Amino acid sequence: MRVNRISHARGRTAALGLAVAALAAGLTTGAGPATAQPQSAAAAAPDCSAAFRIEQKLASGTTWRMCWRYDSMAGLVLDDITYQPKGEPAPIKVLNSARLGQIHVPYDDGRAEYDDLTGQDFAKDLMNLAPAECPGGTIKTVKIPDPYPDQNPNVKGLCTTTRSRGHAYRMQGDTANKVYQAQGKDFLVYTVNQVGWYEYMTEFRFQDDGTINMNVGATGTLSPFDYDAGDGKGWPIGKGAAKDKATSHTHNVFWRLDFALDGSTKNRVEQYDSTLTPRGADTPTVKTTRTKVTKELAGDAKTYRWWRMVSATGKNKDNHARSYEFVPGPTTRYPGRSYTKHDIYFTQYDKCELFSSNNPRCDRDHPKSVDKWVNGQTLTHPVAWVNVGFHHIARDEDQQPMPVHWQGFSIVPRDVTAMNPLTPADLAGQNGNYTGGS
Ligand SMILES: [Cu+2]
Repeated sequence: MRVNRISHARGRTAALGLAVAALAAGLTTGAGPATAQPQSAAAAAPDCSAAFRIEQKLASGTTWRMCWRYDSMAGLVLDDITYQPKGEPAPIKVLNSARLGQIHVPYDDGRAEYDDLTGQDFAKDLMNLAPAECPGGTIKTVKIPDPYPDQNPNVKGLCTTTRSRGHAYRMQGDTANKVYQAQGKDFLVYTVNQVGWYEYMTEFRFQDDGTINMNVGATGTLSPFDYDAGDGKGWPIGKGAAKDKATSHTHNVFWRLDFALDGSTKNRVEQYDSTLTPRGADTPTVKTTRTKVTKELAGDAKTYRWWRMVSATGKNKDNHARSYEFVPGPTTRYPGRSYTKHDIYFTQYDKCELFSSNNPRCDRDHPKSVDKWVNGQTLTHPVAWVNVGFHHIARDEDQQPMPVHWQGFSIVPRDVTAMNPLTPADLAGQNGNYTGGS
């Protein structure tokens, strides 16, 4: 008997009462660490007790360290994330906190719209993981802060493991049979949360080259209550042309990233745009310009545009400011709500601004969504909100079970180290124009 699904299915009136209770309880477990002071050269161990500490050294010599906790609405939160590739004497802090900011799900027929994190008990419905779904890793027990009355609050729900990702690099050496190559390794941290009939995988993937990927995978099963779509608003997945039209909908996933590069939250945001100058019959030229983003911004992605978060204090051994670049994944922007109209938001840190829509943790007068928080404040402690949308038009293959569909993005180191952090010793001298112009 699928008790969980039946008693906790979205749309039932009981869920609303529970959400309100969660709201009240959530107030005590809410905000992340609000450290504003730069930490001196990043302490070696993250600031949490052993049970909440995660440390993984990958075969290439890169170590990732962080603390985990479990929020009563956001679910998995990773705090105090540091990256230490081989050759770096101390961990380099990247983020104060990384977590989901919302999963907003509007249906194409306009009859339903959900905020899964703050309105649909996303965090409560953490799933126990079978050993086989955390291959080679460790499953930690998570205590749900605010469980249902009938729920065992201890869930074996957090997997940490490693996985190969194929080539990290390849380069032909001087002789025919000399090849410099390395196979990359990732460190993964993930949970599965059930919302209604869906199951969402929340995955953080830390590569040995300093890249962090954040992805949500939607799987589980299509809601059996949504097989009555009107023309143009669904897709038939039963036998015949018009039978069992599953209603199309969008999953707008937001992540909230509180950076603290080199231990300081006083990071700077920069936007880069490249423009093409046609030159008639000649080869076109491309010029790239930097715009300093000094005030809160609702940013729109487009060709030839990208953003990065720049360290206030840290430089690499080439004397270049450390930064992390935002690299978006495929996204379909949902134009139906003010807070989903932009791809990235940079807001000044506010401890009560935790969910990009239907944000419950501010006082009554505080606006409830991220677009409203972009109101001209100077960015001295920028928080990044990344919005990745997936328009889900069901297909026959979605049952049964529904194959995992991933959506997400990466943050990629830009000048965090002076060279490729995985450089083999033979090539360690090849920094800049190493041929000396000869
Ligand atoms: Cu879907």
